Amino acid sequence: MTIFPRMVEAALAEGVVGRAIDRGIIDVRVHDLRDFTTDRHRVVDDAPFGGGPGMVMKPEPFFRAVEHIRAERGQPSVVVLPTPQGRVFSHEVARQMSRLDHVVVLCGRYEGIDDRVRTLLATDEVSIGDYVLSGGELPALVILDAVARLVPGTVGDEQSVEQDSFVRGVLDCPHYTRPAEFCGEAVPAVLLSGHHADIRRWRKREALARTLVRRPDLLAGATLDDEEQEILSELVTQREKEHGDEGD
Ligand code: JEW
Repeated sequence: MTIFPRMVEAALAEGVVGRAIDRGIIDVRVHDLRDFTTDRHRVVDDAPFGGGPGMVMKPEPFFRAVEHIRAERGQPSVVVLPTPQGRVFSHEVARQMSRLDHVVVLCGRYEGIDDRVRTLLATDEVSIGDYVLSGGELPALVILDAVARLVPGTVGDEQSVEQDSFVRGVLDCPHYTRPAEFCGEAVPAVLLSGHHADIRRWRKREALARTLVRRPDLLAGATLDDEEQEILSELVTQREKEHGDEGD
């Protein structure tokens, strides 16, 4: 639920999520909070008690909208409130949500929402990261996108979802397509060689090398096959030689 339904609807029409909705794999309803006001001017905000700058979203439209959803579609599994104060969203949180039947997301604007929406209506407070956005719509779309991909049938190839970097704990390897040379940069020769075992090993090495440099924290929880273990040991040894006494 949002005061900007067109913003959310526009994003839902595109890409894999749009196709999943068209195919009936997931069902997404967008509710305009102004439809749940009772005054002539459809007001959704008011001045904060105690004074101070900006406006706060009134609680009643959220409560009336959730009541409408309960009556039409039954009790939701969770009521998510995007907020910078929530637990940080991750692939693991997305995986848990993808198993739920019915997820409601409450999108705030202005300086925030009357806190009784949080205490009485929300079951789950979620942050998509440590930066301040101007409302909950982009977080709602980020959550929806990440969760929808994990619903079987949304992404055509289930295996590709299992191969995604945050499932395996290893960043993706570089990808190339035609032309074989572009702006003086050649595609690595191994990818043109047709030697499938060499290509597989090169991709593993590139992925592990990137992970080691950029996100070594991921490797602690990664599941590596024997070949990957071996490549990683080589890379670590190589880096120790290059960096000498610069620490771990
Ligand atoms: C986010 C919802 C609703 C989530 C992440 N809150 C707040 C707030 C805002 C502006 C000034 C002060 C406080 C904007 N705002 C939101 C921000 C979610 C709302 C209003 C949000 N970052 N930002 N991860």
